[in-house]
Amino acid sequence: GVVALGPAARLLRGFALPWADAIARALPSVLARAPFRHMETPGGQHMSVALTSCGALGWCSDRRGYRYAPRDPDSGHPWPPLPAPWLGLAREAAHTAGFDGFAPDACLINRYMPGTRLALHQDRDEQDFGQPIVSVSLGLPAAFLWGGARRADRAERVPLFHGDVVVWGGADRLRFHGVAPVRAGEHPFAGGQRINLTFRRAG
Ligand code: MD3
Ligand code: FE
Repeated sequence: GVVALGPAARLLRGFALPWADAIARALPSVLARAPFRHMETPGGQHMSVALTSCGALGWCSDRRGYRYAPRDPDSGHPWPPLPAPWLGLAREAAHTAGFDGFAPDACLINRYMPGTRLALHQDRDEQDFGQPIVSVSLGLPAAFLWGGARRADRAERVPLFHGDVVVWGGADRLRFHGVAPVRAGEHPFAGGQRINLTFRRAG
């Protein structure tokens, strides 16, 4: 089923399930080359979410700010390549939501342990806000917080489950969003964790 979360945001329930094995097979080699880390924010806090990237560009945060960079700052090496089946999933999901020709150059991988949350924020480090973002939820469920154009706007809670894909574009691309603290549990995909992939055209 396709659920409209906004004028240009589409929740595709279970869309990634046929790709779950292909995602699981490629994940260990990506994480071996670019391990999860808790990035430091410009304010000097460490993020509750652990993250890494693959693709031509990866998202980085440090005391100087947020940016996309072609190399992993921890290793000095380029980010691992985006696995081909992951790219196929992102393109098919974007197409299903009405965005043809999506060509992501970055995939952020977020890891949520029990209690991990992501505060309300906007994604504005990408060059072209006309390009959609495709997100894939894996493992433990979470309550996605779907806000408005302003931080103070009331956020709706949308449950996201293993295999759900959301495509965000157009008028919804700059809406505030976040993730409520993940509750402890067990899921065959990744044990006691939630993993989220977000595909972006960053450069
Ligand atoms: C709505 N990740 O990585 S994915 C992020 O579940 C991020 O890990 C969350 O927010 C997670 O930046 C939510 C859903 C998502 C991603 C990007 C968006 C929703 C979005 C950009 C614009 C609007
Ligand atoms: Fe975000």
